[in-house]
This record gives sequence, structure tokens and C-alpha cells, in this order.
Amino acid sequence: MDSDSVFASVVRAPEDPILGVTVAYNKDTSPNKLNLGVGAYRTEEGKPLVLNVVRKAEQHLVNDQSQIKEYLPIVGLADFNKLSAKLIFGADSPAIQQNRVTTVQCLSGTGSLRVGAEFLARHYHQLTIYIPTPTWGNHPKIFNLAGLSVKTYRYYDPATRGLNFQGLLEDLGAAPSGAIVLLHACAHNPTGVDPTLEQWEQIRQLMRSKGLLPFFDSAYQGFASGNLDADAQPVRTFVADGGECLAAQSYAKNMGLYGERVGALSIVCKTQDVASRVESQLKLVIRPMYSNPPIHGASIVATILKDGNMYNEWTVELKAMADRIISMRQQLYDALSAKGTPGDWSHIIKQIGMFTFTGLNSEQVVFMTKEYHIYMTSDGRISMAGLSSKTVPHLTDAIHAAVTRFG
Ligand code: KET
Repeated sequence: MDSDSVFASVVRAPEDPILGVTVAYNKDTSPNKLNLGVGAYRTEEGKPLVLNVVRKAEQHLVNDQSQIKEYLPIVGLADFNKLSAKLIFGADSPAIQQNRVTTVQCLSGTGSLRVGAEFLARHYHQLTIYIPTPTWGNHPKIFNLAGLSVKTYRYYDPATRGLNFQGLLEDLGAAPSGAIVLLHACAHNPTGVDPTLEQWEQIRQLMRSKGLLPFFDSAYQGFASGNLDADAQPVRTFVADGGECLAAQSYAKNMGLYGERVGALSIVCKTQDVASRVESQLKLVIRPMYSNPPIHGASIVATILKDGNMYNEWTVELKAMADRIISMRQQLYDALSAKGTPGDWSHIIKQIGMFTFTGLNSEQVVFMTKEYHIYMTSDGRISMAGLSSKTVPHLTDAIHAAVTRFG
């Protein structure tokens, strides 16, 4: 009997708004089903992709008898941390040269955000973090659980399907001095809308003038433009001014290491001494949480970043993924235009990164899932990486039917 259980009063929690889409997809028996929910890259054949360069690095690790399975230090693999900081801040970053960056290996992007948030909650004077509307659904939960108070700033304008730059400046301008601001480093999720470099510069000036603390979430470096350096440019301009910031990096998407849970948190400080004290406190955050991070994924990343040839191979494979996504945008846009689907769909080719924020409403999404077995998040976000030339017509039919029926 249920009532005998000491947990009898536990109520069922809803599925996660993003990962729950995959749960529902897996239960669907239709041969035409299509998962455009989670942001995970698929090939033209609809299959998950392990990069060749990752296989090569793994082979290298297996053959290397000096590779051991001892615990890593609390902060993770030293090489991985150094190389990760270089990847995001640039090899010639003065902050790195001056040793005022501390980098700790964390459990992918999510874990990096969480560790950074826990550190801020313990040691930073202003406990309010501003996140964009909309944003990745896990952001408010991560920051709330860490003890920060979450507020929002305007970001996306549904009318233009572009950036609400004026609203963004107004809201950050009205934020209390010292507040933390979560910024998507590139390829904003879910909107696919990024500020231009000129707009970033204005955001930077405003934030610095008010002493707002930037916390970058970099989950898609390389996926926006196909170029790792170009995608890191906004972050680098914030570091170049000598000010402080945090950055959470994920290798889930750009190296396809989703399940390896490999990422890094960097905190750029004013001086080397501050950075080393910050690191000592990060260790106190991490040790009781998960003790120390896993070794395999970080070793793969370090192997690739360390070796010139492998690094180049990676950039080629990364560019190929980014290009395939861009070509999916064009194909979907062309197909909707050819079909004469009502509405302006040019945002599909204007937005960047893994997702298109279609503008479809939740009623239309429910309809597409029920009638066409197409799975996506209820906010109308579709993962372009889950699409292929073969499935574009099916998606086009579904969107056409949805907007015609519920326009
Ligand atoms: N930040 C952003 C903006 C983000 O989209 C994700 C993942 C993460 C961080 C964390 O990724 P990690 O695997 O912890 O490195 N987003 C996709 C997957 C998810 O929701 O977990 C998604 O939006 O589909």
C-alpha cells in the first residue's frame, strides 16, 4: 500500500521542460517522429555524432600507459584548465599572462554555472543576478538554488523577432550597482539573437560604469559563426578593459562531449593574489559538492587543445557542424517560402546558433507534436541541429498546418 510508505506524501514533479521532451519522444512509436527539443547535434542521417578528433584523442589516451585513474585535484586537470582559459579569453590575453584568472574544471556548463553561483552567494556583496527574458530554462533554477535572487532584463522583442536593445539598456541601467548580469556569450538560447559587436560595446560600457558584474554563459563557442575566436569576441572585450568577470564554459556542444560532462568556470580577477584566494574558496565550494571532477572528458579536451594538428582537425569538424545548421536554416526557410506558408519566416535565416525561436505558440506546438510527431519545447524553440534535408519537408508541412489552423 502506498500509504505505508514514508514517502507517501511525495507529489509527482513535472518533467523537465527541455529534457522531458526527449522522454516523450522516446515513448512515441511513430516512424516519422522527430526530436527537435534538446540542443544536441545530429548528422544528416539523424544520428548523434562523435567527432573523429575525439575518437583519435580517446585512442591516444587508451594507448598511453602513463594515463591513470587517480583522483584529480579538487579544481580538476591543470592542463585542461589552462587551455580552457586560453580558448575563451585568447592565447594572448593579458589577464592570463598576469595570472589573474582562476579556472576550475566543473561538470559541464551547468556545473560551472552552479559552482560560480555558489561562490558568488558566499563571497560577493550583491546577491541579485539579472538574466535575460527569455533564457535557458535552467538558469533561474541554478541561481535560485545557489541562494541568489533572480531578476530579469528585457532581451527579445517578439514583434521584431530581434533584440530589444533599448529595453536591455534601460533594465541594466536601472539595476542596482554591483548586481550580477548573466550574459550568453554567443548564440543566445533560445532566441538565436545576439547583440552586434557595437551593441556589446555599449553593454560593456554601461555595465562597467555601474559596476555590474558580468557572468558569461559560454555553451556554444564555435557554433554561432563556426569560428572559435569570433564567437569569443564579446567575452574578450570585457576582459580587455581590465575589469572582472566570470565565465562558464561547456564542451558539450562544440566538442560533442555532452555525456562526458566537461566544462570550466573561470573567474577573472584584478590581481594574481585575489585570483589565488578566490580559487582557494572555489575548492571549498566544490569539495563537499562532488569532491573532484571526472578525468576522462577533460583528458580528451586537453589532448585536443594541446596538439596543433588535433586542434585544427577540431576546428574543421566544428565548422562543418555549424555549416550544416546554417544550411538547415536556409532549407527550412526556402521550403516554407515555396509552400507559401503565411507569415514572415526570415528570422529562421537571421538567427544564429543551434536554435530557431520560431514564434510558434504552445497551442501550435501541441498540435505539431500530436498530429506530426514533431517534438520541441513549448516556447516554439526548435533545435536546427536535429533537422536534416530528409526531415525538412515533414517539418514544413507541420508548421504550415499549424499556422494555417491556429494563425
Ligand atoms: N547554458 C546554456 C545556454 C545551454 O543552452 C545549456 C544546455 C547549458 C548551459 C548547459 O549545458 P551542459 O550540458 O551542462 O554543458 N542546453 C541544452 C541542453 C539542456 O537543456 O541541458 C538545451 O537547451 O537544449
